[in-house]
Amino acid sequence: MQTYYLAVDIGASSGRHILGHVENGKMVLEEVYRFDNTQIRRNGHDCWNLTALWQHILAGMQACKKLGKVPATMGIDTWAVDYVLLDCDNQILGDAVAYRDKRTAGVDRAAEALVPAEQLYSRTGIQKQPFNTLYQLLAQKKEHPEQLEQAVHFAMLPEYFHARLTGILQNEYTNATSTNLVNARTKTWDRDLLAAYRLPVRIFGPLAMPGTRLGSLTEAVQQEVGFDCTVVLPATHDTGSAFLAVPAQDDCSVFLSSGTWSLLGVENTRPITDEASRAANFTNEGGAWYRFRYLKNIMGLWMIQSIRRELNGVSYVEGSGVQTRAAEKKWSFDDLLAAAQASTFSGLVDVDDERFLAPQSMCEAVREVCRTGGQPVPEQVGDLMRCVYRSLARCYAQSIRQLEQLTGKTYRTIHVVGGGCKDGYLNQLTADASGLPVLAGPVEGTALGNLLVQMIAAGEYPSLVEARTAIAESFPIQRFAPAPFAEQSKS
Ligand code: LRH
Repeated sequence: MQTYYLAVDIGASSGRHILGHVENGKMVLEEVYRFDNTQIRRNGHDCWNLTALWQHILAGMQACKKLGKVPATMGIDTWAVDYVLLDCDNQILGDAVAYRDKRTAGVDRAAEALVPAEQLYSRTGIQKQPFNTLYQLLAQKKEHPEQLEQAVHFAMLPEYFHARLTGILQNEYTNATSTNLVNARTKTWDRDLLAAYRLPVRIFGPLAMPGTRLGSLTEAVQQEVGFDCTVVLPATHDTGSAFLAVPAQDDCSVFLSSGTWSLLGVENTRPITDEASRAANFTNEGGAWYRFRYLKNIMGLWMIQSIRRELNGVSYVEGSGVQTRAAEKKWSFDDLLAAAQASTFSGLVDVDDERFLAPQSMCEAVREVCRTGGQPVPEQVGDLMRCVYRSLARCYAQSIRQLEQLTGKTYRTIHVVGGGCKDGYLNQLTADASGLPVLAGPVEGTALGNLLVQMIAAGEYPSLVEARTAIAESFPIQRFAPAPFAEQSKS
């Protein structure tokens, strides 16, 4: 009898249920269910539709049952930083506001009046992003102080779903670090910071590590899905799971988790929290087995996804949510790629520009950043796409040079995992811009990392080293060598 493990991996734009098992030492994956993750407008904010996500979580579990492949254990990971406040019955107080919502505008200044930025970074090691949970909590406190007063629990989104599955609310370490409220040295909530921000210490529970067995499904869930299994905590922050699945065999590799965001960095055993690191906006996210992901958030495929949505007539209008109009042509990713490859456009943008975070129109945002940066302005779709692609590759290359300066190491390869690793054009541009070979795969990095922790907890592999070796042997990895005369990006 085969033992199955289930990863529910939910990203900002889609989610998937992936079953995994081990056969002759190799990992085998099967996608059983996939769904879109869309936002809704509620009480003046962009919010996640947790009711829809919960229904999808159950539907994917039912699909496992239908296949006759009931998992022994399961775990959920999602994007980081978003959370809910819960009352004593685990009911949500307020809304699950999405991180690109504008509620955090300017909150950083109020936060810095309480704790200077240098002090915050030296304690938590977390990069400053306008959407850090810290700023979201302060925004919620300002708008709805009563919700913080009434709150009994703080739960990141996977913790909320795990609580619905098991009835047990348990905070988890990897995702907690993305709040910017966990001390990088003590590896638990920084009580001094919580006090300085006047956040209620009581709602932040003890932090469990990935691999912790949470418990079995509630009776009600068992009835819905037709089976019982044990929830085992993965690295519930998706990037934490994705980095675990990188099949690197040495410490000379840069990791790139490529999806809505491009997360580029390395694994360290100790946090780097000096001023140079803060100035470069590198982060030290907590990982499984207390490894630190030292990385940079780069705008990523969000730019390409947004351009495609827009060309296909889907736009976001503030105050009224998603609107669609009939588009003359439906653009697939392949169409966009072909248009980029046919273009000779030379302009470049800084993809880290905050104007790309949540623009009304990504096409216009790219044009505006070009215009204000003294670059030629891309009018045609192919020019826009070439501009974004080359700018992403340049940013990867520059970030690797920064990383080398900050860690004092030299990196020889780039391992790309996640959906974006299927983009051969971007892989080649990245190899050319950095002068380093790119090793692309596996595609399902995040789900694999989630499964890997469950498999180690179940004793299928003794440790991360063996599990990573199994990944290297189980999935195809494609190599992109830098072109001999390619022009490398200077830092
Ligand atoms: C990627 C990710 C990233 C966070 C962002 C909010 O999905 O989790 O690591 O910074 O979403």
